[in-house]
Amino acid sequence: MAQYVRGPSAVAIIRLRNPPVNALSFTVIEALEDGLKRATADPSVKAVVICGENGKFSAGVDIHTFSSAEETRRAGLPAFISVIESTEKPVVAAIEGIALGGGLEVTLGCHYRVAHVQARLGLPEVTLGLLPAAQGSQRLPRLIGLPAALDMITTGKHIPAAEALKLGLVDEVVEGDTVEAAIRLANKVIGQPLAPRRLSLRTVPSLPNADAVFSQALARVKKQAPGYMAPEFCIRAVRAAMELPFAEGLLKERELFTVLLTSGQARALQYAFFAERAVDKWTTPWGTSWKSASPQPIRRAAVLGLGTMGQGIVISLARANIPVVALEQDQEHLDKGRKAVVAVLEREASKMKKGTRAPDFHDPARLQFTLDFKALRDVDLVIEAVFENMALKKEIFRKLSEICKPSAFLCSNTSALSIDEIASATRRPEQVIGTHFFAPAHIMRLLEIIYGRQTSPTTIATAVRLAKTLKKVGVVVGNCHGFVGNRMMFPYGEQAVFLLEEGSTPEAVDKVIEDFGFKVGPFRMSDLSGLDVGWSSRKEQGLTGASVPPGTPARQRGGRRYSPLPDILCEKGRFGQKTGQGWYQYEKAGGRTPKPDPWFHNFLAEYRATHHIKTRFIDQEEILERCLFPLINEGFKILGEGIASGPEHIDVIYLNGYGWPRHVGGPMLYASTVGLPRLLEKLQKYSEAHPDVPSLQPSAFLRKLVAVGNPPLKEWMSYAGQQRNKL
Ligand code: 3H9
Repeated sequence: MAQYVRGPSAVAIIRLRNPPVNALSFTVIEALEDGLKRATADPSVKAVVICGENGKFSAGVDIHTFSSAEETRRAGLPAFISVIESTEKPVVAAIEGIALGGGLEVTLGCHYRVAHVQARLGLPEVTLGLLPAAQGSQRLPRLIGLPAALDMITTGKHIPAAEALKLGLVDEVVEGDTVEAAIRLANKVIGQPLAPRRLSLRTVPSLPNADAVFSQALARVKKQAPGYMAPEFCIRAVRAAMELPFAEGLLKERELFTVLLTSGQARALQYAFFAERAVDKWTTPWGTSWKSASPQPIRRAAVLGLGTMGQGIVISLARANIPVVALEQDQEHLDKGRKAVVAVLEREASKMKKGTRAPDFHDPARLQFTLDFKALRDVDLVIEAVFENMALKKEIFRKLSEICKPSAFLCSNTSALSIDEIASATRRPEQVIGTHFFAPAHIMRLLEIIYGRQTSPTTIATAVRLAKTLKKVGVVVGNCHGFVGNRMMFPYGEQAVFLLEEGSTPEAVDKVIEDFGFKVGPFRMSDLSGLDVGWSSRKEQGLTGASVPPGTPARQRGGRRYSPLPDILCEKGRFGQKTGQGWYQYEKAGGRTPKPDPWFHNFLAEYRATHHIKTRFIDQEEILERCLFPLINEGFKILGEGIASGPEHIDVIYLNGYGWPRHVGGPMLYASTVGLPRLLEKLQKYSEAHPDVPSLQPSAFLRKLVAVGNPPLKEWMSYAGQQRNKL
């Protein structure tokens, strides 16, 4: 846990050891304390170096311990950090790899810090719904000043050693052996006064505009994540460092930390941390899993179609140093795509550090733009990113299966179409898989990976590995219309429009959803992405309702309720931001700021009258429940059918691709917070009131979980059993 080494010199070494990341559990802290006691008691020891095993200092406190307030209190890290600082022998931290959270806080108790050039340092507690409560919020501002400390603590970012040196966070950066360098420094400072090195004796450097710095930071965090407590609490803790003596600041830090620790937000964020790591472990209903699959290397890839999605995918591959062939059907689209891709890559290259050689994106061996299908002959993997049209996709896959080498994997970037049907056009269905990127594909972290009935485990594992190489979170799911993310979105969007019919407004619905924590509500989102997108796909499927004659039955289709409102807006040319009018109005076509639109409100009133809809006041609670509960209900259907391997998989999709507020953990964790019996009861109530809306009818799996006594989320899948064979 912590090894005490007494070498021939006057410097003792205490080495943290808790693989894989040297997390600080109770036992590790105890062992560290013991090591320090021995070093202090030994008269031949004149200085101490603290370092970590396996090239890592520490990733901070073991996050598992936060599930119990008692365990967190017992761990006693803050008190130990005071002990390090008060030691009468110089203590030097040797930072290799990472010093994060409690790990960095340990180094702030040390009198000196030496970092390896490749080390990364940070206080990421805020990303876990917490604040640096092992004295970090009080020590860091005293060391590096208010603005830099506020930035690090409220963003949780990891900074490289060179930046840490500039900020004064470390005393030395070395390229060679960090522990040796720390020993050298320790030997040098033996006998020097330690008081100036004790951060608790310092004050935060004064700043004439401190108030303005705090207000700006507060405004920034409120805008970035409304309703998210931790960043605001971090600011309050840093303010205490500025305004209070050290000991009082520590009390404030502890008080704020305790509130955060016991909040649902910290639980949600820590759940999200582990969920993102759990999604690598995929399973299919027919028994294959990550355990038995080995990925194949992708040495060269191709992207077919250079629209917005294709461009983003090419950028992602090129960034990851995978040579790419980008294919279009005509010169005009090829040139347009090439221009857009190269512009982004060159902009990024120009920001690279001085001395680093920028990759040459004009080298065809790295990035080739072509109209020739035959250029795809030798690639290991192709990602098709053309229009959502099944006939077109099938034709392309048929061609790909003829042209590409037999071992090549064929991926489709479809957002809803059947992977099985696409695969049926090829002679290698086991190598066909869905790779659903999210726009903009070079920025969004999510990659939904969709296996079909015949997709092989090797193909799945290769797509999962590709996601990692592209620095994305890959989530493996089964094949159904809309897969996981979009399938759950359908009832959400549908309910939002029904609420308008029944008496609400776009402004009211958006406000409720945004207050919940989404960056944009459903109507602002619809205006942003364009109403025409859904309209054209509905038209293709013969599903639009604008032409149906007025009257209540017009709002039904095959016995289920259907709102033609979005279709009517499209028929009037109101596509959203791009036309300057949609659910809202904008100052001009392409405008960004939505304003309530009196025309739309009049139109809505007329529409309701035409369809004899009696309106009523709809309160915030109903808006929230009517939008979110059917979405969650669909999630339970997905789990019951085995389309997702577990609730964490759904939540990771929603956190990384759909803007679900991270501090609420994802739709399925939210369901467990609401309580499954309550969720069921509400769905039953709404479905009785709206019997022609299938998405409100509670899923069989949700009913089952309630019937077996509302088990914790971790146990849900053990009840999915027989239902998982419906794929
Ligand atoms: C804190 O310190 C609070 C203090 O202020 C004191 C308050 C009183 N604990 O991510 P990876 C596991 S809060 C437990 O796949 P990478 C992780 O789950 C803490 N486990 O590797 C995974 O396990 P598995 C502040 C941890 O190389 C394995 O290690 N610190 C912890 O991509 C490998 O992780 C943080 O927020 C932990 N602290 O990235 C740092 N950290 O193999 C959180 C990791 O079973 N950690 N694990 O799936 C990270 O950011 C990344 O894990 C890290 C490595 C950059 C370290």
